[in-house]
Amino acid sequence: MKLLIPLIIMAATIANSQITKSFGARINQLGYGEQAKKVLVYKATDAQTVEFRDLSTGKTVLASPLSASAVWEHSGEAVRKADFSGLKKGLYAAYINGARISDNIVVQNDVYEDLYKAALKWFYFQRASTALSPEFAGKWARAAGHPDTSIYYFPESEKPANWKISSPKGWYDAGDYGKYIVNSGISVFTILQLYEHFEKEVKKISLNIPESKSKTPDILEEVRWNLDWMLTMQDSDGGVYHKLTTARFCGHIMPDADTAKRYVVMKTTPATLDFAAVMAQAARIYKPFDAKFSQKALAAAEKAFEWGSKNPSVMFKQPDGVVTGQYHHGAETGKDEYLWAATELYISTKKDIYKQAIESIPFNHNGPWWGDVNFLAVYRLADSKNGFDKKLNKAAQDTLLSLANKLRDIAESSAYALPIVKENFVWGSNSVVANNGIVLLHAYYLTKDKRYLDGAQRALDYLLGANPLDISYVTGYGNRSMVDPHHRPSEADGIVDPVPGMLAGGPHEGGQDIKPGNCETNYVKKGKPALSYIDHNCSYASNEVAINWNAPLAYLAGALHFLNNGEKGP
Ligand code: G3I
Ligand code: 9MR
Repeated sequence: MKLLIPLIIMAATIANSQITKSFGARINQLGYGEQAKKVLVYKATDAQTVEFRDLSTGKTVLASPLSASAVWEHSGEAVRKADFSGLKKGLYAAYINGARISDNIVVQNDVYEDLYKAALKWFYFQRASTALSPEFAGKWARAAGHPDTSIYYFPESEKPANWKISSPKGWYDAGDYGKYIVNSGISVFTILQLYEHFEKEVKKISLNIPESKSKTPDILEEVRWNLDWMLTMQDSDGGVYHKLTTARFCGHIMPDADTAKRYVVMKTTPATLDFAAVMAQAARIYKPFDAKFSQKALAAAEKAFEWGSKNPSVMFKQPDGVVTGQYHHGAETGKDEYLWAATELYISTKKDIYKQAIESIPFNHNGPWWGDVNFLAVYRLADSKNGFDKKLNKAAQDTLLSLANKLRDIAESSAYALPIVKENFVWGSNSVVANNGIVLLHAYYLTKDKRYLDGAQRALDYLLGANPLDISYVTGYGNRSMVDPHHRPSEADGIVDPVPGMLAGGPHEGGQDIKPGNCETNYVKKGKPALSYIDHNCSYASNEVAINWNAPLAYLAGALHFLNNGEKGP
């Protein structure tokens, strides 16, 4: 019987991949681990019960009551919910009054294994300064772009004639070919956290990258490609350049076709302190594999912190003539980066200077994003294994649980049973949902209360189909998945299928890309942010892909995979 089930699931999954018609029920289109919270959401109907049939026998194995109808404020839909957490390993479908209402439902503990690995492998596809060979990139192999060995300063007038630096490697930020330190910070931290939290298992992962035969785990080899670039962005005084881009966004061309001059633009406090934080984190993690690199990273981190302490308020200002990404917002103070950097450096050095710095900055209660990394320090300080004093540890735990409880309660009570609040619907909203899931996982690690784990599950469910648009926002995963991202290589490579494992930015009402000659369709549904999305490459505001969006997806899917398969977490 054991052998039979995988064969049926495999067959059905293959069959499923041809299913594009929606049956109406909103579920995680990839499936669920056996112990996972499982919730089906369906348009309001007068039925009372949902029946779940085992597709291997055709028999109904669970009858679940439908909740009262409720409106989900973010889409305006009246929906009802049914819990089917009781289903164990197998392949099912849902029915109401004998009519099928769902895609195939896969229940199997390793259901997220391919997904999290693809979400990690995507970073290889984002590598600058190297060709991607068919051996590692398959049909998405491409020529090298952006050697980045002759990088100028913008404006050149501010530097001596012939000033330039070599700043190769690194990951392209998103759908563009820019490389940005601020966005690298939270992205690198998040991927390395998966390693830190599930080291025994993560060490074994093969991503099939050029470095796969080395003794260093593949995930660390991939992140090292970006860390090596980040180190080249530090000036001799310890300050770190904010970004490396062309002056203007190029057309929708392949990397090797983009040969315009590239520049570094100003040293800033947020970039320098984000750099300090990840270099201090990397120094600990890479020490067993490359002691020399570890020492270099720690020295660079301390020098960057010193620059940041002496220059606490140098904020990014886009120079005239540059229009690429800014990674700056009006409320930026540099204090969140200062707290995070001090926290990572204290863990790496135990020096009192960093402890004093930590104590000088209050926690906030916002989930982490590129513009506010305070919560990354809260994660560290809430972890009693990091050696912080009880008072600080307790204050951080209270801060973590205060946000987690809010998200948990909304996931339990809202019409869609999702840990999502109105202010989450911004540019990159899907990464906000993924990071909400990570906040909930940290609360689960701390308390072992499964309600937090259930909330994290619901965050992943949303990204994989349990949403009003009935779409999996991840390329190549789900029955109706995103296919047309704002991503230059995807648009210019002449290959229909996008690289699998890329997370779309997600719905929100900004609509910044709706303009003549760009997105001609007004996809914004006023007052319904969860419906304001278009799966089209014109939409950089809702359908781009980015390293700080894929990193929390990789963490969330990876952590749930490991927890589903017996790992305990940190
Ligand atoms: O923080 C405010 C919030 O208080 C407010 O309620 C909300 C709604 O108005 O806006 C929030 O600020 C938004 C900010 O993202 C944070 O979410 C800004 O409106 C919005 O314009 C800003 O968008 C950023 C976008 O660049 C444009 O600057 C995205 O976060 C950021 O991910 C994106 O990054 C780009 C890079 O610059 C270039 N590479 C591609 C990458 C992804 O699109
Ligand atoms: O491709 C760019 C994307 O990475 C950025 O997130 C976005 C906003 O800064 O800008 C995109 O570039 C567009 C530019 O802003 C306007 N002209 C069309 C460009 C390509 O869509």
